[in-house]
Amino acid sequence: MNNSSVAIDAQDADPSEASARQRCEALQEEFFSDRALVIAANRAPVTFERTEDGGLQFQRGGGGLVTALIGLCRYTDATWIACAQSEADAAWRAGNVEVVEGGDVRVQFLSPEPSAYEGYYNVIANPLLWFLQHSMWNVPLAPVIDRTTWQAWEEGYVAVNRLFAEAIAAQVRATSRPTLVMLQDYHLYLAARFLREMLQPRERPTVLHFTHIPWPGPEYWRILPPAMRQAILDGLCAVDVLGFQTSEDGLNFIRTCESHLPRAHVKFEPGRVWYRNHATHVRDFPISIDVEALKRTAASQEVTGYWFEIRDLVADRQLIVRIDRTEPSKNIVRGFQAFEEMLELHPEHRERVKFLALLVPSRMGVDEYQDYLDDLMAAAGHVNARFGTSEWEPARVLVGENYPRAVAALQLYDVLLVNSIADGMNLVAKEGPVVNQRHGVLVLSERTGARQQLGPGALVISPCDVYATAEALHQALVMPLDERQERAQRLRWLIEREDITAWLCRQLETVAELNL
Ligand code: GDG
Repeated sequence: MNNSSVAIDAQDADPSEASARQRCEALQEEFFSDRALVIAANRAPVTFERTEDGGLQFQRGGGGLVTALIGLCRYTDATWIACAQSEADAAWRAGNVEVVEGGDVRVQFLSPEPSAYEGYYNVIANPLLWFLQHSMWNVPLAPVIDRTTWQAWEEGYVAVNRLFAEAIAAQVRATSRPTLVMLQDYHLYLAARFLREMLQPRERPTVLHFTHIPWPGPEYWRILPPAMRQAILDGLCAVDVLGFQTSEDGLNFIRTCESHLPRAHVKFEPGRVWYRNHATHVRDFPISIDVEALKRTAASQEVTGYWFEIRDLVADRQLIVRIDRTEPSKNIVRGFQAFEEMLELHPEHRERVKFLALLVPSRMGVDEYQDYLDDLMAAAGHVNARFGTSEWEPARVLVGENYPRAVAALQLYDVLLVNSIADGMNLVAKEGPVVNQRHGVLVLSERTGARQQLGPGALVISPCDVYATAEALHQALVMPLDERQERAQRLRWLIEREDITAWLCRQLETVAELNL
């Protein structure tokens, strides 16, 4: 941390936020004074690589989730179980890693057979579940659930979930303290049931599962054959506290149980499913960002370098920014179509605005994603061919992994476009307002989880409505300064009062309040 950022943080600090943070730290300390922790996720918080002399060294993964969860290892014995992503990960197998000052976490890698991992990850989790939960299947044609899908389910998804459960069970048995198990996301829907079956009632840990992506209503789950969807619901109903990004996702889960899980008794208020003699409490814990870490990054020299680069690229024009993985659910093609429509409908913006899309390559091995990259490049090319001049390139697409450049762009936008067709939360929508320097306006899809909190400060659009998106872009570009200031301030306040620590603490509070 450099000195200037400390000064900024101290000046900006709201005393009520500081005390919320202190309360949260006290809660974590008390909660874990007599509990151990096991986190299970597809990916570990660190990745290993071979050094020149054949040893192993690790690098910490980025993102608020890793920061928040590994922060817990300061308070208790923590183990993080994940699938190995490389030969070096697999060689590490298990051992303690010092991930934060004064805290280490035991990182344990599972190494499923390559064919099992392929089925679990590349056939079932992505695409089958990801596409289903983001309403991305073109149902008249896909998915086609054939013998290979069933094989991937049985020998991949089911098998890898069982492997996770075995590793968690072994860890729970190895400690004499009660354990909290935190399962992450759609890769691990079945693990809690296996775990329950493997352990005696007195050995059982408290299990929390958090789903990072949307949970659609029961109608959509009919895409899956009954045996698959029932196994998923049966697995999740072995969890004690089930967390979703929004209250709507939680309600959809309860409705899905009501429709598709025979013998489940559901209660919408306060959110409970009673099934096989066990209560699953359903809550929403909207995920957020590590505000302080983001501000520190924004104040770094590297970001400043990119800040000047982008400012030179944009010159005195207004700037529309979007930052996404090259992921069809982010709705990038319609974003360019809306920009084109806006230039058509409101010619006064021609030559006076630039659309900068910073895109991180994602799942390039999957045909649909490769095709999507081609489609979005064509959509951007179309705008440029139609409206570009020798002096002005309307849209610029930069594809590559570059987080500091993304943060610099967030500082400089006049309009931030987030128009996903479905998105669990969307963290870019939360990062932008915290670091932006121009009272920029957020144009936000109503189908992002972020809408639940940020709706009041944003211009909310329906993601398929290219015309309304075009009008929202125009409205954002011409909005008077005082309204922009008010909206930007409101967004910042909404985000900073509930950062990633609040996400974590609300989960721990829920477990404590329920006496689990
Ligand atoms: C899933 C859910 C949910 C941007 N450029 C780079 C880079 N970024 C950062 C962003 C942001 C993150 O990546 C993307 O997070 P999102 O939330 O926008 O999207 P998903 O990746 O789809 O995340 C989502 C989230 O899980 C958490 O629960 O919000 O709905 O889909 O922080 O600033 N990161 C790196 N290089 C870049 O160039 N490493």
